[in-house]
Formats: sequence, structure tokens, C-alpha cells
Amino acid sequence: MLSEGKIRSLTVVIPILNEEAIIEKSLTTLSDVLKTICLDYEIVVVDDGSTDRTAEILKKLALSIGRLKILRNSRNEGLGGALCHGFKHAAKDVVFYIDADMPFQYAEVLRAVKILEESRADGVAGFRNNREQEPFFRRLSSMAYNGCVSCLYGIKMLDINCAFKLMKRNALKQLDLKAKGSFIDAEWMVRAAYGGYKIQELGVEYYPRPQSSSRLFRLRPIATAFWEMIKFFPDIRRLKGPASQDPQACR
Ligand SMILES: Nc1nc2c(ncn2[C@@H]2O[C@H](COP(=O)(O)OP(=O)(O)OP(=O)(O)O)[C@@H](O)[C@H]2O)c(=O)[nH]1
Ligand SMILES: [Mg+2]
Repeated sequence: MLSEGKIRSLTVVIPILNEEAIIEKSLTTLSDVLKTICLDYEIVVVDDGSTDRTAEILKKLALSIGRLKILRNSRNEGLGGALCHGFKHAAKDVVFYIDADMPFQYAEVLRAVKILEESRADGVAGFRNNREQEPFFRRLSSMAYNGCVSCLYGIKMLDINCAFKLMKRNALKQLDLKAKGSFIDAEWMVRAAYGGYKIQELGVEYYPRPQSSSRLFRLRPIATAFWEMIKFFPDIRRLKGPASQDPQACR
């Protein structure tokens, strides 16, 4: 644990699959935001076998963004696999995960870091404040998924799949996450609860992609997430049960 709650450094981990259209804008914006904070930081991107120009653009960006680490899987290993790969290479006090397509303003990470410093939480998990603009079917599926995780594992969170999560690296390491697909978010929150780690929920403004081309809201990733959610059940039953989730959500 860090002394007196003070956070000195931050790793931002970003999973990427075929993001040639936005990756330059995204990483340049992130780097500009991080430069303004008084923290030592690094950006770790995991290119998960992109087949478009993402790899080439990343190579170019590495020359202009000094603190960028690029990890590449030669073939697609899924969101969870990619994130775990990134987490293993994270070297700073706190690890922050966010998607590449700028679904939230990067400056929000500063708010999350502050909450982590001022509260007794070990992590911060975002929830989307404004999901009305999302298609009804996506919101419904998300509710169903949250409900299933809650029924099976007894944890209640406002938006378990929100790609805005921050945790102290030492705590994250202890969780030993294993999911290969999108179940990674839920696995993270469930293991944290069962491990007695406190997670503070934080409302964040959501900026969906103008033309959604979700790489995750597809049959195969969804089926994998449900399969991993069920497969995880015997594993977690060996642990002693979720600690109470007492912190109030911040909006
Ligand atoms: N490393 C890795 N990243 C992935 C994979 N699938 C998706 N991603 C990344 O995960 C993030 C979320 O994917 P999106 O396609 O934006 O999913 P979404 O937010 O449900 O969909 P949109 O509404 O289109 O934004 C993005 O940064 C993707 O590049 C994968 O298999 N591996
Ligand atoms: Mg997205």
C-alpha cells in the first residue's frame, strides 16, 4: 500500500483492435492531459493483432509520445487477454484502464486519482451517467448482464462493464485476473469484492462513438463473456464471499 494515500505515478492501459481512424487523436489527447498532471506516468497500449494501419500509426506515435509502451499480440487474443498483458507490464503505483475510442474525457482520470487519494478505496470504477443516447437494445443487454453477474456473484454495481477503472497496482496484481474476453471487467470487480478491496463508483460522462462499430457487441465476444462468467463460478465459490460494498457512488 502507498504511504498516506499519496499517488505518485500512473500507468494508463489501453486495449486496441483496429482503431486506425482514432488512435492518433486519442493518444495525443491523452498524452497532452497527462503532461499537465504532477504525476510520473506511462501509457501502455496493447495492439491485439490489428489488421488495419493501427500498428504502423502506433510506431510513428512512439517517436512523438515519449512515454508510450507498445505491446503487440500477433493474433487477436481478446479484450481480457490484452488487458492482462498490459497490466503485467504496468510499472507505476496505480493502473488505469480506458478504451481507445475516447468514450470518456481523459481529464476524468484526475478526478479518479483524487478520489483514490482521499478515500480509503483501493480502486475506482466508472459508471456511465448518460446512457440515454445508446440504442435501447444495448442498454437492455447491459442491464441483463449486470443482473446476471449480480445474481451469480452477489455484487451490485451500477455499470460493471464500464471501460473506466483504476486500481492500485499492488492490489490489482493480487487479483490474478484470467478472463480472455469481455468478462474481464466483471471478473475484476468480483475478485476485488471477494478479496476485500474497496471500489468507489464514480459517474462519468459518456461519449459514444458517432458510428458505432463495436468490436465487442458481437455474437462471439458476447458468447465468450457469458461462457467465462459461468466457468468462473466454481473458482469464486472457493473464496469466502464478497465484502460489503459500502462506499456511496459519486456522481
Ligand atoms: N486488445 C483488444 N482490444 C479490443 C478487442 N476488442 C475491442 N478492443 C478495444 O476495446 C475497446 C472497446 O471496443 P469498442 O469496439 O469501442 O466496443 P464498444 O465500446 O462496445 O463499441 P462502440 O459503441 O463502437 O464504441 C476499444 O479500445 C477497442 O479497440 C480485442 O479483442 N483486443
Ligand atoms: Mg467503444
